Amino acid sequence: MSARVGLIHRFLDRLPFEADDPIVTLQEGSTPLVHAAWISERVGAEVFLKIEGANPTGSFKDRGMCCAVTQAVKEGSEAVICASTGNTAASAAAYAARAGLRGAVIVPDGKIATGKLAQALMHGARVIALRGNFDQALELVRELTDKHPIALVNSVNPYRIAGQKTAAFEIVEELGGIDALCIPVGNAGNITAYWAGFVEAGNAPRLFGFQAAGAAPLVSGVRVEKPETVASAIRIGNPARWEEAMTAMTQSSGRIAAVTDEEILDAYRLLAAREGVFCEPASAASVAGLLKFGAQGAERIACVLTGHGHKDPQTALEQSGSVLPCEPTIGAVEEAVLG
Ligand code: AN7
Repeated sequence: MSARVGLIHRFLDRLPFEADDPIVTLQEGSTPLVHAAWISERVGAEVFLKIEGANPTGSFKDRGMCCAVTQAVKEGSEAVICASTGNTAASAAAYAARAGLRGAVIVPDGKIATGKLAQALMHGARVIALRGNFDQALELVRELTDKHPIALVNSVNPYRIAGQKTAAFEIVEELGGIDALCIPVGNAGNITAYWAGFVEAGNAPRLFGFQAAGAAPLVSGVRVEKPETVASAIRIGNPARWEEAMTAMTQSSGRIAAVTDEEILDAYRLLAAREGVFCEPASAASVAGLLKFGAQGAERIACVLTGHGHKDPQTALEQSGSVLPCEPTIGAVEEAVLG
């Protein structure tokens, strides 16, 4: 037997489940918390990266999804649905497949990263490309699930929040507490979950949430009708957990701020090149924000890297160097390698 257990078993005493529930797990959670030497030096604080891309489907969504899908099975649902910028879709599709449920995902047409689309399709979900954006997709799935007995597994589902707060438990267990958390914000489910988790674990770090400048309703205070950013995962103009995110900000003496696409892509490249950590663009918003605004007095900081770089190979190829073509001779290889 493997000693490795899924998130619900690990935190059974702090989650709304019993050991004999029909738990749906891919052994999510327990992700690496890696010290970032280069970033620490740059900002003059001890900085750690919470590598959520190490979850089974490559994003933090798995923490919430194992709980949401377990609950759906418990309630006798036969199908699950979500609106998604990509990662929720991939995660919902995987957990639905594992549980033997039908899965449907509604994504903004042409606006989700290739890896996420491939995942959702491979897991056998019905993938619906909406001629509209995420906010419209979420509105429509909410309406649909009001009318039909299908479990909604977006982060408006409280089981998603319950599962995702475990990332805060892990950070507190490992470091004994932090002074600040940097986190990308889209629909604002994850920041809501982290705050709940920290409060429950008796730690109260300042929460620094970062939105992409072209999709920053929590910064401007008004909905963004046409959100735009290279960080497609957080291309969201009307966060469902708006109020909760603002409460978390206020209670933690935190701050929500915007980072430009250029700042996001700078952080994305330097995480890969300097720290050896490949995350997706949205995830790099956390580090972009830290580099832009500084440690703000915090001595120990965790940055949440929400999704794996493999999710979005297209942006990676656009942002990196080109390959060197080479003839199959030792001379040509010498020139290519050493020249
Ligand atoms: C990599 O998949 O909303 O603030 O539909 O994929 O909890 O929304 C994804 C969000 C950050 C923002 N980083 O988290 C979806 C979706 C990555 C993400 C966020 C998302 P929330």
